[in-house]
Amino acid sequence: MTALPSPDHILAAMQDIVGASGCLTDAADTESYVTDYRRLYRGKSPVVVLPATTEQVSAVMAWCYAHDVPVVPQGGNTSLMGGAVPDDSGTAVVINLRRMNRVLAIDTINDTMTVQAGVTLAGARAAAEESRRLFPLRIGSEGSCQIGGNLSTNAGGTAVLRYGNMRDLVLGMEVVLPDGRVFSSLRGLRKDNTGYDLKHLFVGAEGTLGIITAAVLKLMPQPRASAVAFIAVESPDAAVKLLGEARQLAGPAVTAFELISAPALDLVLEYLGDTASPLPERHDWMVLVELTSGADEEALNATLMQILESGLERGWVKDAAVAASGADAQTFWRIREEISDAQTRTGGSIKCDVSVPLSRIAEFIGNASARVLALEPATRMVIYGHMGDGNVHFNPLRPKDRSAADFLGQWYKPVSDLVDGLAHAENGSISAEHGIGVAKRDDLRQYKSQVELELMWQVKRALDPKNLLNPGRVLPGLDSPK
Ligand code: 2HG
Ligand code: ZN
Repeated sequence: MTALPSPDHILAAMQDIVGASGCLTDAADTESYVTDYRRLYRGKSPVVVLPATTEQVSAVMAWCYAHDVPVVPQGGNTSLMGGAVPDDSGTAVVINLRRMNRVLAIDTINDTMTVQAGVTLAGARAAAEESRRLFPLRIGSEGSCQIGGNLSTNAGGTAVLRYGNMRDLVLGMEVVLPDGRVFSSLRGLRKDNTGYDLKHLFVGAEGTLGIITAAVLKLMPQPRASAVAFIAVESPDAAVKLLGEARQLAGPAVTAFELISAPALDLVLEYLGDTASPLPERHDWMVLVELTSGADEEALNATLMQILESGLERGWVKDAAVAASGADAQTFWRIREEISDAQTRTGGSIKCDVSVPLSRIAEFIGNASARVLALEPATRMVIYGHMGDGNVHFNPLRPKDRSAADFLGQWYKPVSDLVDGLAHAENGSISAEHGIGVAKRDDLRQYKSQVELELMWQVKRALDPKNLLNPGRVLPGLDSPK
């Protein structure tokens, strides 16, 4: 076995390919690339490489492959699962795509946009808007997260109900393989049944199979009208019924349907400091509903009122605040979007990102909450998320009088196992939209079948036989299946 190249040797090779300015090594410069968004995972790397072209990514990969050097691909590094930072062995090169941030083409006849992987989500949305189109993916981290990372994690967010996950929004991709070869399907076709649809292998693979360098994304018509309401509901069950009614009355105009529990609202209002609840009284459960359409504003508002009236009549709705202006709508959304950061700042939340069939979600929330509260009654039940997709962020938060370390030390594992187990028992998923990374990797053994794990490993070995790309992420233990 030949010895691995020294850090100096790796650095020299990387500088040869991307130039000295594309290589970061100082601790102060690399800190934000080796530490994850929540500061739970901190790794080490001999060099953070910032390539400017696909050819450079390819050359970096070819060199690393030839020299058995592991590589961690990285976009905006906003992952919650620790999947985008290196481990602390200090052997892996980080490749961050942020310099590859050009919108390459917009075709308003084909309704597609071709972008490099390092374009931020906000950048992609703004470029679409300039062409009077919508790129509909919507997540809180849009200012930092990148299209390549959105694809690698099959990002979801608050408009999945209407537009689907990132997987549904991509038509073509360019990907550098572990050995440096480049796979490209940047063609923008809506129909192409010529065998395996290879691009989808890389969507949700979290950088374990290849490095996405560009993509062709779908563009949608811009909605002309939107109507937003912050609604107090009787219970999660009432929320599900209200969603059914909203779909009956508004069809595809139902764009977002987000659940918010009282402790989630309390927490975020405390964190924001300058924002009041849209509703005068405190309620146990609320939903944030957004309708959008190409019709006029008046018609859409009338539909929203019909939904609310129907909900009131049936006892599902207790109160509602309808956004009277764009500014109101923004405030409602700010309250929703900031819940995650409010938790990060408070510390001590047990993050479970689960999905179950919509028909089971109310019962799931009831059971899981009762089981957690039986363990520690003062736990703040921060439960919120994309109810319309059957996806809840079920994030029990430490009681006010317990420290984060203390609470997490005692409960992180038992509570996440409990919640994941209950979701699984409802035919659900233990990671609806946040992916696996390193945080959930070992849990897959329990929740995926042997056949699924074997297939995952077979695909991994076919594309990355040396296990150099984002090693130790997504796939549980190397000793596992054949
Ligand atoms: C959201 O919907 C994000 O706000 C983050 O998916 C959720 O922090 C979380 O648990
Ligand atoms: Zn979410």
